[in-house]
Amino acid sequence: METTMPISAADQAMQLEWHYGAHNYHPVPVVLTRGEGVFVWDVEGKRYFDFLSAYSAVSQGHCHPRIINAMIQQAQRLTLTSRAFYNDKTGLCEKFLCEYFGYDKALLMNSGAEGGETALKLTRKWAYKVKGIPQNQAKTVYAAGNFWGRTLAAISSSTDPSSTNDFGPLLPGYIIIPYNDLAALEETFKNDPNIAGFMVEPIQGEAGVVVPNEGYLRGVRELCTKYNVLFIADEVQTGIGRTGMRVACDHEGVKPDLLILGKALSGGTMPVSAVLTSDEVMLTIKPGEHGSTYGGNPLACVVTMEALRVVEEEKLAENAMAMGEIFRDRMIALSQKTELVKSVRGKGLLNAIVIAERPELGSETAWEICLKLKDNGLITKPTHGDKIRFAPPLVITEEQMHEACDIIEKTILEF
Ligand code: IF1
Repeated sequence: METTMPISAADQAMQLEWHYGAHNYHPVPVVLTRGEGVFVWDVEGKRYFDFLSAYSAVSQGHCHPRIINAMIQQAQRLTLTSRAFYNDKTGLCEKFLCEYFGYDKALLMNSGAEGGETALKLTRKWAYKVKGIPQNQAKTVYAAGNFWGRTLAAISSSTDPSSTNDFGPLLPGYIIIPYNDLAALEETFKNDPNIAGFMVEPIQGEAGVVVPNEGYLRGVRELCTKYNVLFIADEVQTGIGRTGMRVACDHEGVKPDLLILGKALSGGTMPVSAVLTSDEVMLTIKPGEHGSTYGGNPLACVVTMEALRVVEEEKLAENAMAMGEIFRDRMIALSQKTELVKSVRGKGLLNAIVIAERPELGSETAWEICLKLKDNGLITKPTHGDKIRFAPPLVITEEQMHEACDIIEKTILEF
């Protein structure tokens, strides 16, 4: 009788995904089964620092007790009514969001991509109903290197072939300009009266944590005001304390016309996104013209309010600012010890290091470093080849930050 080697629980989990799941990801080979605060554990019981935080969705730390308890209480009471009826939580959450971020109205959706889609539809409605752009002539402007999701509207603004190849035809009415380039933005606005909005990330996440020049966001604000174009800030990844402020636009004291939030809005428990804007923009959409089965459901609303209270009461933005300084100082010191670390960039706890590729490894260099980081007890993933993103939960303590930096330093110096 043939005896096959028993396969490990980890291999079993990975094989199940390989056999029954789409191959739309290339995950770091670790199988997680539990999370708490800044830590996650794999199926063999090994502990890791989570330095990706599900791409900034788990900012409040894994399974934050306050958020989980709020979720359990509401889940045992009422989870979903659809918006065909009112419920006693949606209005409270909309009020909370408007007062917390300083807007007239909120529109709640689910994924970040749906948040972007909602902002784009509101911008087009406003173009025709308020700005007076001729029907079907409204254009929106995006920055090269942007990422706002995987839907067809989102990839239509992408400059990354792996996001767009073989998914055409893409959405028309899009203009792409260089990121961090105010001259190009003004040139575009000046030459085309049919521009309705400019959607931009205050820091480009997927592009590899690209931080624009100081003053860029103020310039965007001024130009959008001057040319009557809506400033749409995609803060799905940079918002909610991640960069050391309530939202990243706060670093320059600018207020976008539309604010898109997602990810950490629910503390990493379930998909919740929101678009916040003025009455002038929001009321261009009439009943029956937009929505979603789960958008603004009572469970999502209760979780969102508790997730934001946690950010506020535990001063997570302030902690992100302070811990981010420690991280970047440690990485800059490391870059002086090895040419493998070419540069360090980021704000708050959204950071990345740029890796000098080893000739024999090429773009696999950052990947190989991430595999070694995993062996040493810290998990993250490269973005766009030679950048490694480091974005731990905002609850990380100074002691944990130094322990994690010790792991990064050891791994890179031994590489
Ligand atoms: C995946 C990237 C990050 C986002 C910004 C909107 C969305 C995202 C600034 C859409 C989502 C996620 C998608 C996720 C990986 C992650 C990601 F690598 F794909 F690009 F964070 F950088 N705006 N980003 O970053 O939100 O619809 O996903 O809820 O696996 O595709 P979503």
